Amino acid sequence: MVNLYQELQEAIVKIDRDKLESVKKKVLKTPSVDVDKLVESIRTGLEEVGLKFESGEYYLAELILIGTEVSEAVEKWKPLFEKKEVKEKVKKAVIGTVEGDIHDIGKNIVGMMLVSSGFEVIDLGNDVTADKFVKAVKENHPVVLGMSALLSTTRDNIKKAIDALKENELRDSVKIIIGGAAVDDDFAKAVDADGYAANAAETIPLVKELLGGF
Ligand code: B12
Repeated sequence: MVNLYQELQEAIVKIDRDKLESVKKKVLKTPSVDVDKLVESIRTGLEEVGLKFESGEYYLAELILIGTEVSEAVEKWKPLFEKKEVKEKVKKAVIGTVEGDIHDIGKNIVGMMLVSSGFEVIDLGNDVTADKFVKAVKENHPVVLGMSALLSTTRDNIKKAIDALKENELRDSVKIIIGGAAVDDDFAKAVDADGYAANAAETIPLVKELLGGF
C-alpha cells in the first residue's frame, strides 16, 4: 500500500507512462486508497518535474505530456475524490484558475474535495477573467470563491478579481480562498483574500473555519 504512493510519485518524476498506466489501474482496484496521500504524491511528483523543467533537464513537451497524463488520471479517479455520499447540496462554491493561467490540475482536485464536502461547485475552468468571476458570484451567490494561480506573472490577477468584486459591492458576500504555487499566506493577506491553503488537504479545514463550520 505504501508503495502505491511512492510508485505514483516515481512514475510522475520519471515521466514513465507505462508505470503511470499501471498505477492508474492499481489505484482504482484499491478500495482503501488514501486520497490525501494520492494528492500529495501528485503534487510533490509534479513539483520535482517543475524543478527539472526549470533546470533544463526536461523540456516543455515533457511538461505537457505529464500534465496531460496526470489530468487524465485525476479525471479517472474522480469517483474516489467524490465518494462521500452527500444528500443535500445547499452551499455553493465558485472556483477557477485566474486569467492568463491554464494550470488546472490542483484547482480540479480542490473542486472535487469541495464536492465531497457537500458543496455544489461551479467550476469556471482556467484563464478566468475578473469579469467572469464577478458575473459568477453575482449569479450564483456562492459562500466560497476559490482562485488558483501557478504563474508569478498571473497571481496579480487574483487581486484584479478581488478589486472587481469590491467595485461591484460583492466582496463581503463571499469568503475568498486562494492557492497554487505562485501564492502564499502573505500574498493572501496583501490582496485581502480570506485565506490560503497550501494543498487540497488544508482546504476543507480552512473553509470550515471561515464559514464557522458546516
Ligand atoms: C503540469 C505543469 C504544467 C502543465 C499544466 C497542465 C494542467 N492541465 O494543469 C502545462 C504543460 C500546460 C504547463 C504550462 C506552463 N508552465 Co507549468 N507547471 C506544471 C507543474 C510541473 C505542475 C503543476 C501541477 O499541476 N501540480 C500538481 C497540483 C496537484 O499541485 P498544485 O497545482 O500546486 O495544487 C495544489 C495546491 O497548490 C493547492 N491549490 C491549487 N489551486 C488551489 C486553489 C485554491 C482555491 C486552494 C484553496 C488551493 C489550491 O491544492 C492543490 C492540491 O493539493 C508546475 C510545477 C509546480 N511546482 O507547480 C509547473 C509550473 C507552474 N509551470 C511553469 C511554467 C513557467 C509554465 C509555462 C510558462 C511554460 C512555458 N514556457 O510555456 C506554461 C504556462 C502556461 C499558462 N499560460 O498557464 C513554472 C512557473 C514559474 C513561475 N514562477 O511562474 C512552474 C512552477 C515550473 C517551474 N518550476 O519552472 N505547466
